[in-house]
Amino acid sequence: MSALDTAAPAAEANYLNRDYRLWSWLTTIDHKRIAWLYLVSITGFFFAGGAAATLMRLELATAPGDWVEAETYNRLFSLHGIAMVWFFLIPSIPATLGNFLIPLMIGARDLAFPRLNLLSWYLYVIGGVSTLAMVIAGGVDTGWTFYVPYSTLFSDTPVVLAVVGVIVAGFSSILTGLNFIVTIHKMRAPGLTWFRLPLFVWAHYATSIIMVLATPILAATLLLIVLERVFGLGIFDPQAGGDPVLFQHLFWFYSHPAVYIMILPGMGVVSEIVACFAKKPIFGYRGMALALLAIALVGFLVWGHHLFVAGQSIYASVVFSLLSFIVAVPSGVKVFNWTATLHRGTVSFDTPMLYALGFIGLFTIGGLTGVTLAALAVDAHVHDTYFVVAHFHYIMVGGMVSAYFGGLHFWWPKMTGRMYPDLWGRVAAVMLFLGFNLTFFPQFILGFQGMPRRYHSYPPEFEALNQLSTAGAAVLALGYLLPLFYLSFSLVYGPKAGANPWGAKGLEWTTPSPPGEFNFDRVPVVTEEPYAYATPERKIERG
Ligand code: HEM
Ligand SMILES: [Cu+2]
Repeated sequence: MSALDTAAPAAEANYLNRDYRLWSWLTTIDHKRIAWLYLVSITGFFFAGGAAATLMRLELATAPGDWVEAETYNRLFSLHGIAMVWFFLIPSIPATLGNFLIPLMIGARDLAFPRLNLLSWYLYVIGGVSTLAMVIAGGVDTGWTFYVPYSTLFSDTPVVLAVVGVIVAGFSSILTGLNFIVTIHKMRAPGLTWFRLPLFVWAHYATSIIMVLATPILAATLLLIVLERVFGLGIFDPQAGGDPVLFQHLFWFYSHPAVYIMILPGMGVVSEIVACFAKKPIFGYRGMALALLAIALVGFLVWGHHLFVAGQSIYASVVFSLLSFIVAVPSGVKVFNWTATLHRGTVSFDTPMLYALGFIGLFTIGGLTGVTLAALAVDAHVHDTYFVVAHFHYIMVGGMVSAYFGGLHFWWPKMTGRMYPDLWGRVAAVMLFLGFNLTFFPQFILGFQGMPRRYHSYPPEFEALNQLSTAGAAVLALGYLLPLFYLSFSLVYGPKAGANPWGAKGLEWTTPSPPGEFNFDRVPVVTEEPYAYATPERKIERG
């Protein structure tokens, strides 16, 4: 790669080599080091959730429920969903890349509240470890949604302790959101106006609004489970005067906006990557920024699309259906504008770009099947089938996890000062793309044919497609292990990276790789518009 600094500069003090002791890491208030604390812990949860997924796919390789008991299977999908959603996906990009990059991108020395940032990490770890311990040792089998009555009347497992862990981790999310909002409002470098902010920062701003406004509802809802279980208050149990559908309303009032916590940061990452590897300004920048806000705000109004068959009034369902179609519009704007940015760009296909292109394609499939599900007549048929499982994996894994890996590969040289082997990077990206489609595309068909989710056995006519899916999961698992190896390897043996190996725009690339402890020697002054890439195609005569 031509942009590499081969002449190693004298080892300068940076945020990594400042102090190597474990204690200095556990008490750090440097946002860049806290990002690493998150990165390591999140990776742990990702592989815990992945192990459960692997076991589920092995059971589903054959039609009879012969390998694990039905009850064990329930625990496996609970473990998988709880680890992946609450402790991997929600913190993933914001807590790692967001933490590391927001101050660097806006020319600040740290987040507004560095100690609060460290507290957020401790809350996250305490919540995560205790919940996972309860799920594994106590056998919680409610699924990640903790629906009543599975979590109240019909469970004799330590549900209370498990949900308390999720509540604690929720506070981590609230504090991170607050920290980001205050930082973005108050700490931008001179000249860095709102409409000069990178879309990555806009995406985190929109995400933070959801984190701050929606997460308390989740905490309250889960607390109600605790009250019902411990004190026998009749909140959800009809025999005690409660209403089980109330739980679903409250849960999804948080959790639908939360699915945007699980995708908006990915959209931010992809915008940075697409602009950099097409070497063009983002098409329709302002529209892109406003679309992020629109998704975050309209996302609060669509939760009822999870209750179409739960006994909700048909009139309410019609309104929720319409609003769900509307929320797809700003998402469509984003896909269109990324594509328009690529058009006539000088596109190069380095590892991060492969992930970004994968994101755009897979997110589009996930999004369009979401619109399909928002149609009442379709949803009545495919609700709780594998169609839904495929839909949300296209968004969460094909979308957010691709973006997370793309972002990690894009900013890895900045975070570590090292390059990874690009060939291995591309091999892993392609394996993940192929493995992902092989795993999850057949599930759309299975769902359409009527295979319900959350069962450990199924009729033999579904076997062939399930075997394709299990084979894909094997490719996927290898694809996820690969980066673990070459990225760790690059930490020690990777060639040194220069300040800006991709020729990217943005303040973070003006700092050394890895950056010094205080980010900038002097406060930068911004005079450029965002994504001020030269646009070479304009110089070419059009024939
Ligand atoms: C990496 C390969 C993966 C495989 C093979 C896989 C497989 C599965 C399977 C078999 C189920 C259970 C379906 C059912 O019985 O209804 C499931 C559910 C689920 N998965 Fe994945 N998954 C993977 C990755 C992920 C990731 C990365 C996430 C999130 C970041 C995720 C989120 C979920 C959620 C939220 C559920 C629903 C859990 C529930 O029904 O309670 N999955 N997955
Ligand atoms: Cu939803």
